[in-house]
Amino acid sequence: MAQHHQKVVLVGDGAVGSSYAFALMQQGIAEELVIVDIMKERTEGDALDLEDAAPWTFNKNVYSGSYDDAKDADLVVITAGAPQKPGETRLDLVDKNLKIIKSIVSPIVESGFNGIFLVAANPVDILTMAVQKFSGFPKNRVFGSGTSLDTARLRMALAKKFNVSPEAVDAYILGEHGDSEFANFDEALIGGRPLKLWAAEAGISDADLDQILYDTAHKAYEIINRKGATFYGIGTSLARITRAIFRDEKMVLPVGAWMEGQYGLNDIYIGTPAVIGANGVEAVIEATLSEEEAAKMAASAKTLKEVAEGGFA
Ligand code: 6V0
Repeated sequence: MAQHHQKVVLVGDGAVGSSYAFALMQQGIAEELVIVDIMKERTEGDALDLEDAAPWTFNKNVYSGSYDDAKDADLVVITAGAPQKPGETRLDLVDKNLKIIKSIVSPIVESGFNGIFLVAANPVDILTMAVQKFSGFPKNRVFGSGTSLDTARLRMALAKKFNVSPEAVDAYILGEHGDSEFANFDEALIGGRPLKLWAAEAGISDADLDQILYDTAHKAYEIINRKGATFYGIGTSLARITRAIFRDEKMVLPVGAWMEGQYGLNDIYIGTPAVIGANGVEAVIEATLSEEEAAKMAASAKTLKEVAEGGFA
């Protein structure tokens, strides 16, 4: 992918999309940002508002556009869709959001777009699969935010518990971005030392770690119950992934990647560490899992397969 022209088309200018746009601007990641939404006026307003940040953040170009602007874009980020209402799971959103995805992907492909699709709309693992099917793009160039936000939440919770920086925590949430996700505590490291050793020394039990996982997996509900939506975390996760693509970082990040035998899984997008660079998902890293964790991965994949088969297969 060209390093000289880094153009993002953002589809969906709601809470998540506008937070992503703001994070991109703040971090000076994209050269050109086009915002598309059925609420056209909102995109115009947001572009004008974001433009005011440009002089201070070395950004050049942000504007309200249309799907045709994808023709020479490097990345299309999809955050359009109905969000979770209080009491709704992510999987409850599947029917509504599949229709929306189809109406977005077709005109983008027709524009001649030949870059990478990054999907955040929920249920993200299912909708990522839908984007790949509707577009026919290679699987490495269609991927989802997967468990990136969940992993950020886990790392933050562990950092607080063990009084270290979250950047020192090498732990992942794997599986569905949703209620069946789980953590790889058995292999997790803090500063190169097993997390389980840290836990034993600090008197932190497996039950305490399970509570951290539970709180991580349910944090979205805690936020939605209080303020109606979650957006800064996912917006920043998407910006982090975008940076890894545009700078060809080969960074290992948790994303929703296509399975080709990893974890014994096939034909599904699921949360896993992967190498992210200019070609999108350049390698899937199959995390080493204990027997118990492998069973959780299989169960999480089964949940997704059932929805995928019932939804649009
Ligand atoms: P929102 O604030 O309602 O924004 C959604 C936007 O999509 C609105 O501006 C709509 O106008 C727009 N939209 C709807 N239909 C279309 C269409 N056909 N074409 C173009 N635009 C359309 O929702 P919010 O921003 O809070 O959430 C967006 C999506 O992100 C939802 O599916 C959430 O569930 C999902 N999230 C995903 C997360 C993740 O970790 N992957 C985290 C949080 C939210």
